[in-house]
Amino acid sequence: MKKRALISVSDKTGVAEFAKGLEAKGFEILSTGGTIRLLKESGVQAIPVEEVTNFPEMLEGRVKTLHPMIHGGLLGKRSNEDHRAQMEEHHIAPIDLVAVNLYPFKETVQKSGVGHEEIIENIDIGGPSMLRSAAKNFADVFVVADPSDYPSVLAALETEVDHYAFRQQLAAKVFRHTAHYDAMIAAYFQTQTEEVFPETYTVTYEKVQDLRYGENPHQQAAFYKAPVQNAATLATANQLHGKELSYNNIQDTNAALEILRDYDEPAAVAVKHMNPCGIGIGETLAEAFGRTYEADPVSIFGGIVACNRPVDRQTAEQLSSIFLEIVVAPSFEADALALLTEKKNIRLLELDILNQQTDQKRITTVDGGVLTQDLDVKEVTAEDLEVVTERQPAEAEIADLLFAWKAVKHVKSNAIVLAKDAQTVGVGAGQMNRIGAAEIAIDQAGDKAKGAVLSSDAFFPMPDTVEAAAKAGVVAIIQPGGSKRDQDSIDVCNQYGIAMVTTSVRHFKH
Ligand code: 93A
Repeated sequence: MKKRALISVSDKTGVAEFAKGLEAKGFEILSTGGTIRLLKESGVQAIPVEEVTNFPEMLEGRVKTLHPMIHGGLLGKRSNEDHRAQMEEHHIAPIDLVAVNLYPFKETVQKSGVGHEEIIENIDIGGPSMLRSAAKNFADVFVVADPSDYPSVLAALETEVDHYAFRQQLAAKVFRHTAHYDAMIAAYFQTQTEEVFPETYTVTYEKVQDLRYGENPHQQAAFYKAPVQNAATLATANQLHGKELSYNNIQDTNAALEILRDYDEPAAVAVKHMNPCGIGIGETLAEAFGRTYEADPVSIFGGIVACNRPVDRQTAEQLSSIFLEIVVAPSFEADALALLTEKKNIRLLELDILNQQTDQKRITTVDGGVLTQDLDVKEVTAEDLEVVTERQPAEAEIADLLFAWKAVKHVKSNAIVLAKDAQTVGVGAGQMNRIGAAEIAIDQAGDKAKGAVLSSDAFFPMPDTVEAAAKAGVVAIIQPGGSKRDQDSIDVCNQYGIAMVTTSVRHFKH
């Protein structure tokens, strides 16, 4: 009996050559509407599926191949006598190879101005069904979902050996592919409903690239992106210059971008090991970056700088005077780019930072599962502040307090930030006790602590941090409040004439 191949593809790349190759190997070709037209034009003899099913294509093409004559031919086990007998009884001939690729669901969702109806019509039902039937029965059937596999399938058919392992590999690819396809559909439907954390959590990613290594050279790593990108994201940033990003580069750049989400005014941030070592804002980007640099001219060495305005020549001159791994910005003016690209080792990334998507979930893996939560986009304004001390903060102090509050949110807990005049002057990150973080921040600020404000990501369990701040010359403090011993800290503030405000919001970051 002649071998039979069923071909039904949306992406018609290479399909005519593939079908010719199969014909040459003695296959009979079965095919659907658009595909058969193309095959016939290319001189391939193909049989319409309607002749196999004895049923017309119907419901605007929604039902073409969903028929026992097709699925019986795909699913029947050749090694099983009962299956063979039943197939014979119903005149179902086996199908030995399936080449199917699916309606372009992702491309349709991504098209601008596309309506819900069109998206729904691009959910392929018959295609995945055939792929899944064939993949389940990989012991007997070759299943090809990816046109780039056509040559290796033809090559395998050249030889007489059984290609069980190869067919299983093709089947594995199919189940990954259909799972990914369904996950994209699930994600789209999820956007149409109110349910935020459904019973099962479906996500799917596509490989951007393998990375040279992970956090350390002995760890393998790769970068994956969400299939549909609706806004400016790190995964779609345009690299203008420099070597490939490393695993640590991607993590650090991500941290820098999350910080800049909070700033509308010209702002620059320098990040080291996912913590900001300097944040500055200003009238211009050059002024903002000047402050970022001055915040900690030591730690910025080898860091990542993110800017939320186009990099101009003046900023580029400052940037090029230090060793930086990456500069990421909405764009680079021509003369700035010319200057920065003189440096071989710097990586330059273009990304529309002011148009980042904020309503995203973040996922962290834990042993055997994942945790997911909203991004921490909670804002605190001057109206939200409650003054708890005898002294009211002055207007300039309030501006510094709000600036320091934004900054501390992005520092690993326990976190303390000292800030003055639109610039961080001391950052204490990731300590196991609050006073430890405070001592680091105060020590780093040195003389700049005098007249500075202090922010704390969580409340003070005891007054030690406030005492240390007072001794260093800090004039105002912002913290969530809510400790049983708040009054102890407030008493120390009153003793030293420090103004303290509470936010009732906590910003742990682990
Ligand atoms: O509309 S479907 O969900 N129902 C079907 O029965 C069916 N059979 C094949 N989609 C179906 N297909 C898909 O049609 C294939 O997955 C392929 O993407 C496409 C090929 O159609 P044509 O040959 O008419 O271009």
